[in-house]
Amino acid sequence: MAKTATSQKTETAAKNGSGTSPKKMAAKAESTNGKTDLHIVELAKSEYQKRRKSQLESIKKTDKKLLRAMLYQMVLGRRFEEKCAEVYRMGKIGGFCHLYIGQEAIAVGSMMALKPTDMVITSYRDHVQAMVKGISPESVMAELYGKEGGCVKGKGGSMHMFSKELEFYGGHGIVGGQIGVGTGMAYAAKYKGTDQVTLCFFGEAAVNQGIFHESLNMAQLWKLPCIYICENNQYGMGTSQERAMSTRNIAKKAEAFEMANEFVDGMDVMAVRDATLRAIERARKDGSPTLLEVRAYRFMGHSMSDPGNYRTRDEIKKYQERDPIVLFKDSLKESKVLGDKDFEKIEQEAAEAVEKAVKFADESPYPAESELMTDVYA
Ligand SMILES: Cc1ncc(C[n+]2csc(CCOP(=O)(O)OP(=O)(O)O)c2C)c(N)n1
Ligand SMILES: [Mg+2]
Repeated sequence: MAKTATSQKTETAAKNGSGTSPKKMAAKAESTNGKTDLHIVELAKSEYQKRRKSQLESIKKTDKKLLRAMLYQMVLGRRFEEKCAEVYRMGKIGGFCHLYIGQEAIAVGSMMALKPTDMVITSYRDHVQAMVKGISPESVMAELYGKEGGCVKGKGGSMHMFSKELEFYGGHGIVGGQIGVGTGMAYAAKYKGTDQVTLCFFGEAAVNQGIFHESLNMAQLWKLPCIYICENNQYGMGTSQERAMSTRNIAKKAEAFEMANEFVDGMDVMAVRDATLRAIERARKDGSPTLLEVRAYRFMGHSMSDPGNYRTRDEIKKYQERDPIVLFKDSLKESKVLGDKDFEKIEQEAAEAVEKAVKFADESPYPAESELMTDVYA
């Protein structure tokens, strides 16, 4: 029963200190009557400071190699997307292009807690998730260019990264569409008797749609091993959550289905990892699904064509003070896991990987005309 699941979760979270504070934070945030104001950033900051001890504990318990790999993936994601913006402006990438800058801790914290056989499905904001799942930066960049070397031969572009071999099922442009498909993937795993868990990512604007409610109802009723990760970056295009949703607390919506849920600080990669590990444990045990509301902020526009005049510079700057990469580096340094030299090396490795990706994409040919009607299922 969800009440049990939720209170169990709260107990676990209280023990390791990573779940209660964000929950309180959500409650407090809600009491501001849904305002996306700078007070919430301050609140998040002070809650994070209180939680820092537990974050350092969590780092202590985690393999050092994995921690380095997590930081590398976050840095790679950031540098890769900065390069995307640059080459987009040069006209090398066409069409839609939604960047993930500011949200890296969500993909890295959650996906690096999975087994390689676990499944992932997401929205159009998919470049970083694709790379964390193992699709090479070269084939993601070539896909963005619409080139033959792309992970779907240049036929999908930015919004449709995909790899069946790596259990990465897209890249979906229809807001919320992947929630139904992800639920079906979890159903398939249960039906086939595999131990696969599905991570299903979507934005907070998708939550207002029927498919979210229908899917969660089904998943809880049938005990489907699906972890629903709502990436609450607080805006759906130019519309803030406060203008579109009657409540700020999305995690709580799972209680309508008696589903386990947690509110998580999406700027804190270890908090995301710990919450996902708890959800994975539930899913592998008896198929129980979980809803995680992971609150973050996108530092860039909705897409490359967004003039961004619906929010203030001050608001963006405030959230940038909580940059998930900086927070993680600080903790790693304080824990003496990594130091400045390691950070430099990571930056260098990421820069090289990005350069290699751009070179590959530049040199990859466009798909041949004979490919026009292949792989078409409509
Ligand atoms: C069903 C549907 N309605 C509208 C759109 C147009 N649209 C594209 S992105 C977007 C906002 C979605 O915001 P959110 O779910 O919060 O994700 P984010 O872009 O913030 O990651 C909208 C309305 C769409 N693609 N699909
Ligand atoms: Mg959003």
